[in-house]
Amino acid sequence: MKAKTKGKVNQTQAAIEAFLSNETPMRAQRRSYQPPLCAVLKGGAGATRPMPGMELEVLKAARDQLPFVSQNRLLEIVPRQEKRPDRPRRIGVVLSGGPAPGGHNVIAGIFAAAKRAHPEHRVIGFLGGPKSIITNKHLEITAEMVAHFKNSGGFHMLGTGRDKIDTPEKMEQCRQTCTALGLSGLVVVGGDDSNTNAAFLAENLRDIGTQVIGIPKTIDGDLQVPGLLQIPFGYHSACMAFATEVGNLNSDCKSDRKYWHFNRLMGRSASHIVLEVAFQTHPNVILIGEEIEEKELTIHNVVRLIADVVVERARMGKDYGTILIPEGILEFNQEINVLIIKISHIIAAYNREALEEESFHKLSFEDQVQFIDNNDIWRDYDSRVFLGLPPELQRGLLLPRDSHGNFQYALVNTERILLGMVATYLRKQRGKGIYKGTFRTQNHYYGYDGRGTFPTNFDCDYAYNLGHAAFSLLNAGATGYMAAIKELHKPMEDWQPIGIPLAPLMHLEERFGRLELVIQKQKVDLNSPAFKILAHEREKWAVEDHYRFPGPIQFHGPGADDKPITLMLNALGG
Ligand code: FBP
Repeated sequence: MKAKTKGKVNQTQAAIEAFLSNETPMRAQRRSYQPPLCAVLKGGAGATRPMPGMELEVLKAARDQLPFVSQNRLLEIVPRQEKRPDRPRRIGVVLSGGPAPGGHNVIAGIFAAAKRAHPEHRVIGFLGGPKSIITNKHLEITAEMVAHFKNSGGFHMLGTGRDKIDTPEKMEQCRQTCTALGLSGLVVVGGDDSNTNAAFLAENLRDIGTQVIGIPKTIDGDLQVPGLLQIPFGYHSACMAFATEVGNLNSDCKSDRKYWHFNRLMGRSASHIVLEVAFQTHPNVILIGEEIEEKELTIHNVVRLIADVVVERARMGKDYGTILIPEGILEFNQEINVLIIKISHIIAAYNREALEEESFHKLSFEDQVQFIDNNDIWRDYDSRVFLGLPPELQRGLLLPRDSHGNFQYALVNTERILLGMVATYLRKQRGKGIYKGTFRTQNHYYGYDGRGTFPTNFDCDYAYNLGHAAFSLLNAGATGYMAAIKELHKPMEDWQPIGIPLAPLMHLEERFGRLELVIQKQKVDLNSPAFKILAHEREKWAVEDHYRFPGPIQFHGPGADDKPITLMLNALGG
């Protein structure tokens, strides 16, 4: 082949390879972003001191089950006055539960803080979630790995899982792993259930010298501590990813004026995500589970509430709109929640007696219903409510619970079920001459996509600072704490890293038919400024097309450093 032709072939091949590469310009560009540190953490690992002004109460059950860590008091992290010489340490980190954008930056933060404190400190990553602490599956985190994953979404640097460390045998295996690895510290990045794991690990690893610190992570936004922790990391990015989609649907439906879009948004039981996405997009109908509970609305009332807006808009010639539905809406419906609790209890009791291959979910649907029907806690009234529900919802209520005993809202197509019920109701309204519109619909579920999105600058910075705060706590000898940052609504310079004791955050909750000590989820506060503002604005948004189009997440220019609107509104007070 002539040199010139050969050169051309090579060029073409290089072009093809560039098109097929899994490296995108966006990802490459995001790697170059260096999250800044708040003033307290800028100078290196901080010291800790008791934080005055707030007494946190600890439940008796927590004092009994966590006698050591329940004595922890609130800590604030302050700049260290003098640098202490340090011995090399090994610190483990595990990503736990559902992915949340920013997880890789927590690791980057721990790594940077550790290496800065002592170049021979080593960071060990557990692979695939908490079960890898039990089975000792790990790798050593390197500077190259950190550089590669920094500011990227997902948890795939290490992988994640939902295993619960809930038996003495599993705990013993964790002790063996930490001893074998010589871990002086372990950071658990997770939501309420993962931080529950962290509290029990802290209690049980104390005598082998492994300190444990939790990190508040969850897109759901429900890991909050009033006055101390405004939101977990990951919430903002996921909300912005969902808001991009809903904003686009606003734009589409206003253009072709043809469809009602039913959007279910992730978030498990609490409606924090719907609240934020509502502020970002101004949809026509916004369902907030906590409000439905307070007003004691049945599912049929909720259907009516949606249908009333559809009818009203149809009168104005607007046969289109967007609706936001929290995925956990069922929990806030008293009648349905009672069914969920009773069925969870019955399934747990059945599975305790059964072998793995004979578990409740191996039964046919008819046999499952029959078994439930025969149980003592199941009343005739429960059967009437259950049989009055659409078949898809009946089947949804019987789905397997997760490893922590939680009902898996993500698996129930609530938006489709509600859509069907609204359509049936509107047919009746049409028969009565009340509704004259055309009800064409599309249904959507946004959840897993938002968990894997690129983190916003806010989440990049927040998670990176949390990683540094966790290292400061470990360095200062703390265990049984959650690293947190106060004053997130203020400029980053003024962020205040703290250590929140895990024990006071715990309450008793029914899991697998038993009362268990777990970290309490925080629902949307109906007295919060953000909710009150929403309640005031939404009537206008229902009828007018007051749509807001946030567009894709911005990393540069105006909007790049935005924070969650709910965070900012709540900080304004009122
Ligand atoms: P975390 O609480 O672990 O952060 O996970 C939250 C979540 O994303 C919920 O919003 C959702 O209901 C659930 O996980 C889905 O779980 P899974 O990944 O097991 O399907």
